[in-house]
Amino acid sequence: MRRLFFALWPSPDMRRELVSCQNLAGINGRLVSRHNLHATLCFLGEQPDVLLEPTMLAAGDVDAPPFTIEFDHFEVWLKPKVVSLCPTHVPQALVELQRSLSSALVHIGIAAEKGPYQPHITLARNIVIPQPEIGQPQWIKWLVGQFSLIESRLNRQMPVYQVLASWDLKY
Ligand code: 2AM
Repeated sequence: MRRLFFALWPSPDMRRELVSCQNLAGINGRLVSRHNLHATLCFLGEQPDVLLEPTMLAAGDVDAPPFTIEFDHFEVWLKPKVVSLCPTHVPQALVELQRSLSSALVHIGIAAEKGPYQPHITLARNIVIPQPEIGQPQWIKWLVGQFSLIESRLNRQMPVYQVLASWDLKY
């Protein structure tokens, strides 16, 4: 079995910006490591190895254009105890990418997640509530040109995310 998810995977430059955002926010919680920062598209959960190839074929069939997304504010989510960086405006191209990927997965028997899609980058987990006042981030403008399939593995009880494959978004 493999624990899988699709994500927008930041470049090294984008990661640097995200880390400075994490540090400036003054978050009281466990910061997500630089390497693991990402924006989830679809969470697949634990899947048998035989589904890996169909999953990759399904992703390869997704036809979606590149887009720009601006992450412009922090949100504190009390129930999962996380601080996330979120966009105010969700680009239509992202909504469509996420929908086509989810329906391609349903076709191969991987159920879509319940609830609306809320793009975000989790910056910290296990946060202390109430959080100290969190300032506003510098806007992070991300030109998204591809999406990736990620495997989550445990290393000394900590998740480490590894990119298995990436697909280009094309006009
Ligand atoms: P996140 O997107 O809020 O950070 C791997 O576990 C990634 O998939 C994490 O980034 C996680 O949360 C996201 N994810 C989405 N739904 C999940 C679920 N039901 N269980 C665990 N992780 C989930």
